[in-house]
Amino acid sequence: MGVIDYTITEEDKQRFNTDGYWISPKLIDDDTIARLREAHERVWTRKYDGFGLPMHHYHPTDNPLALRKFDNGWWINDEVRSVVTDRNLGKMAAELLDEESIRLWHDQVIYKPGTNGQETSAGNVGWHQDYGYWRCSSTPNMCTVWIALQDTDLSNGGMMTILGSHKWGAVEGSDTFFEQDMSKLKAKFATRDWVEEPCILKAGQASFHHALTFHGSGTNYSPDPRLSVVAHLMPGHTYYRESRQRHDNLRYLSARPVPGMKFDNEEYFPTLYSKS
Ligand SMILES: O=C(O)CCC(=O)C(=O)O
Repeated sequence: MGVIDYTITEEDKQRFNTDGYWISPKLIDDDTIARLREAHERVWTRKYDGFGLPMHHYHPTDNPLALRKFDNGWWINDEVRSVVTDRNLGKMAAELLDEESIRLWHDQVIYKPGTNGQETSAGNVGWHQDYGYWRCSSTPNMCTVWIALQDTDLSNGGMMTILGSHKWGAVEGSDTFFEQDMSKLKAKFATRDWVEEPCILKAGQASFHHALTFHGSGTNYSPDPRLSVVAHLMPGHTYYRESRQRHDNLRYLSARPVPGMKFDNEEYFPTLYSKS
């Protein structure tokens, strides 16, 4: 079974618009969760479906407690592909963002090792805005769907969002995913009301956060890794907006991308959902 068909309510939308994020009901069943957990095991030992390669493989081998991640798991794993390109995921995003259609921007497969009580910041994800990395996109009206593959809360390094921070606009220097000193980042960004909200999820639930919502995560004190699959989604009309910042997605527009080109190459940016 794929992602459940859930219709976003007015209350869900209001929550997303006010808080900058929304917690979904359980979107995938236990079999799918088990298959995605198995997918995690395979990909970290470089067992791939097909002949492609993922992007931005980040797996520091000198520290077993370091965060691991890569982008575009859908290129090399069939289970990840079926979830991150699911129409129902796109439909929920379209309803939350008030958009006609939704495409995949890229995905992420994230593994945060469990420290079993050990103090370390090696698995931290620094406070950041996703749009801090996506300034070449014509719109910040994008969202991230973070799907938990186990029950997740602050004890196992769950994500936290900053309430209402999507209303702050695109903050300079917010591409700080890989910085691990949370206090230093807080001192940099907490120039307004800084309210940290934990995203508490049961396995199979997801948090949908706006691309401008500040978020980050701390230590996974549990003995087990925290596994997730993440879909970054954009409206179907998104095009390349000139910006100083480069993003690897520009490679999938053209060898010589020019501002105004739409991210509509179906092969790399598949349509998940279209109203019409
Ligand atoms: O996995 C985390 O703790 C954060 C992930 C993240 O920043 C994202 O999915 O946008």
